[in-house]
Amino acid sequence: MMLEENSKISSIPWQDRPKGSNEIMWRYSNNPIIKRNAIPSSNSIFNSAVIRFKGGYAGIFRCDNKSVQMNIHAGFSKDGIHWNIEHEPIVMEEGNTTMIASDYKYDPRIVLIEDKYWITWCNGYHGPTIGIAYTYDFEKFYQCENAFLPFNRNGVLFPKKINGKYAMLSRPSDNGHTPFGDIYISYSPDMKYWGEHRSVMKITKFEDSAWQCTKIGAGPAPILTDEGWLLFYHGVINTCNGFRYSMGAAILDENDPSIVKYRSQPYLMAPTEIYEQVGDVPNVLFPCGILHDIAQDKVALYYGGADTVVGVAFGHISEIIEFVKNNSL
Ligand code: BMA
Repeated sequence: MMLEENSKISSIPWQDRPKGSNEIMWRYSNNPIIKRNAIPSSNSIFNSAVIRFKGGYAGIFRCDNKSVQMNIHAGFSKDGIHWNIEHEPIVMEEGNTTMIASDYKYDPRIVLIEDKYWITWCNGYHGPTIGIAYTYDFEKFYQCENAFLPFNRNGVLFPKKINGKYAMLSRPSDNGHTPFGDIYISYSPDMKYWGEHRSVMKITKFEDSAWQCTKIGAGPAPILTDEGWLLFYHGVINTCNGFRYSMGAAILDENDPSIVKYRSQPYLMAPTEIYEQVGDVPNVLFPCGILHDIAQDKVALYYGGADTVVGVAFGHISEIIEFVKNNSL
């Protein structure tokens, strides 16, 4: 299926909102764009990150293999929709440390800061914590010190330094499926030593906004707008059939992102399509990647569906901001 006509002039993948739809964010008509068996070894490919690269796009994909070992693979695309994913996982070289042990890697995020593409992911080191690596070309990757002690997940870098320091959101957790979780921010002068940990956002009360009352975690890298940092995040409710993952958005202060200016009470997207409701883990819509164009007022958001496939959704940045401001907790 072709993208809509105006994607020819768009710097990111794009389809206009379907006629008659009143959704703030709408799905690509040919979702899921990456099926579970897109490479020979994969059991599932989901929660993955993308970025502009050399006139096209590069991505880091979470591919669980048929032994259900979790790992991250590089991939490339001309249009952001059709992807060639490397069949072998990324092999890390030593970055700012010789300690690059890793029992598993999953849920990657990517940002470009100055001259390097930085990857963060959930790294297995005596349980889950936040792994960091950089690359210049998506061929050689240099792994750095883990950002935090275990257990932690959803480590998401800001795309520029804040007050002269690297900044990262994360979600301290446990070694299991974690029935709790709030978002914190930490700073580093050098991508090695992290501190100045501050609380950003906590779960909601069930009666205020139930979809985000069990745990929350940052999604893709925040986007700087006139209102502040636009952060997409996942929120979880524990139902009688288990966790259900939806997505909301918040706007954080530009110079002190621990200050939440607005936060959506209703979700922006929830698992409502069959490929989000049915898969290895039902009812999961998990945002990890984003492409944006401020001048064209567009985002293309990449998310995992039911821990099995990758989907894309689109939206206008100005409409998302209005929605968050007008429906803020
Ligand atoms: C979390 C992570 C995610 C996954 C989610 C739902 O703990 O493992 O990768 O999408 O659970 O299973």
